[in-house]
Amino acid sequence: MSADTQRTLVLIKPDGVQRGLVGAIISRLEARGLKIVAMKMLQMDREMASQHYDVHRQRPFFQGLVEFITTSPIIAVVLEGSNAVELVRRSMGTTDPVQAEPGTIRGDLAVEIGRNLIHGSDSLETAATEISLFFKSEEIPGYTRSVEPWITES
Ligand code: IDP
Ligand code: MG
Repeated sequence: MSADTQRTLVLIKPDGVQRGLVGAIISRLEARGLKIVAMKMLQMDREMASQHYDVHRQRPFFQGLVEFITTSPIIAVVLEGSNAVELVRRSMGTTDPVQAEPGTIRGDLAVEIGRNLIHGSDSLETAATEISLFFKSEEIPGYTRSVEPWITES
């Protein structure tokens, strides 16, 4: 395991599940070299959604965001890898798909900020909090991949 190995939380939001983009989105992150260490489908309730988006509680879009994320099931994934937090954020693209670079998930697959398909933790600290909201430690089984030396040097 390289020294800067990190874990981050990714959610495929209801729009991604409904549009049949779960495989396409996870595929991009998996192909980049990130390791899936946990994954499940779940239906978020308002309490969980409010907790997950607590930082945005005072923002005008908060109620709509909670409403949207709880309308239909989501996929929660924990990804691990060298600099996983930043790699996922950059592969996602900026929050507003209009500004997101082509080549990113939002830049290629989405058109509006309220339907931007994917969530990714924005820091190592947030990642730890978010992972523990979605997964119990026994839901994250450790395993090694023999391909690792072909993805990172050390
Ligand atoms: P992020 O998902 O890129 O980290 P945040 O600023 O953390 O973006 O916002 C969380 C989510 O809230 C966004 O992904 C988006 O779905 C929604 N959101 C953020 N800003 C707006 C807005 O101005 N209008 C509607 N929805 C927004
Ligand atoms: Mg965010």
